[in-house]
Amino acid sequence: MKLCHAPLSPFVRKVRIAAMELGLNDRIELVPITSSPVAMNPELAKINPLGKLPALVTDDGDLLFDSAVIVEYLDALAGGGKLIPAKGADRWRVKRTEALCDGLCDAAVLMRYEVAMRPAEMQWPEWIAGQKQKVTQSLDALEGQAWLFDDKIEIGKIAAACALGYLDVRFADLGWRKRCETLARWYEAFAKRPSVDATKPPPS
Ligand SMILES: N[C@@H](CCC(=O)N[C@@H](CS)C(=O)NCC(=O)O)C(=O)O
Repeated sequence: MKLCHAPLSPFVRKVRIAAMELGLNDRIELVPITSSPVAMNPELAKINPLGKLPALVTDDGDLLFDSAVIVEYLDALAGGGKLIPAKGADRWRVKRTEALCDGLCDAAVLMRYEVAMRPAEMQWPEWIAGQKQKVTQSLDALEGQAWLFDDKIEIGKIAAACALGYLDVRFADLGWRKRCETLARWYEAFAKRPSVDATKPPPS
């Protein structure tokens, strides 16, 4: 399988950690891609018309995106029910947590584009503040969740780790650890997993 990849993307990282945890990492070849909302990579566009990473080409030639769909595909390939509980309340809690953390990343990535890519005279402070509110409210929703501390590996926790890692690299000044002390304790332990450590984003 070929995975379109950029080392700083939290969504790509989620897929890579999932693949490692599922024992599928050796079957995935990383294809480095540079793309942006204002300069879409044409090779990526052939795989994902939205021009977003991650995108996966399976061994059967199927084209898959976005990250949640790719993770679901990999989980099924590994037998199913491994990172996404097959049924019951746990399934919906895990899927909701993944959606929450992916949404946190969406807001953070949009903030990043606004401050790093949009010309200064066109920036809109209220819009940035609106995205920041999504980030902080999502952090508050994660803070103090008891299930974070059980020993099950699942995609909600992986998505949370990717979101926090992205904040560290792009928005260190947000100081999320001060706001969410329990979450910070959980993250310190979870970040030691070999899959999480091996995919740490490079400093930017
Ligand atoms: N919902 C998507 C979000 C993917 C996404 O926003 N990826 C960013 C990189 S971190 C991207 O490719 N942005 C380029 C663009 O928006 O054109 C997923 O879960 O895969």
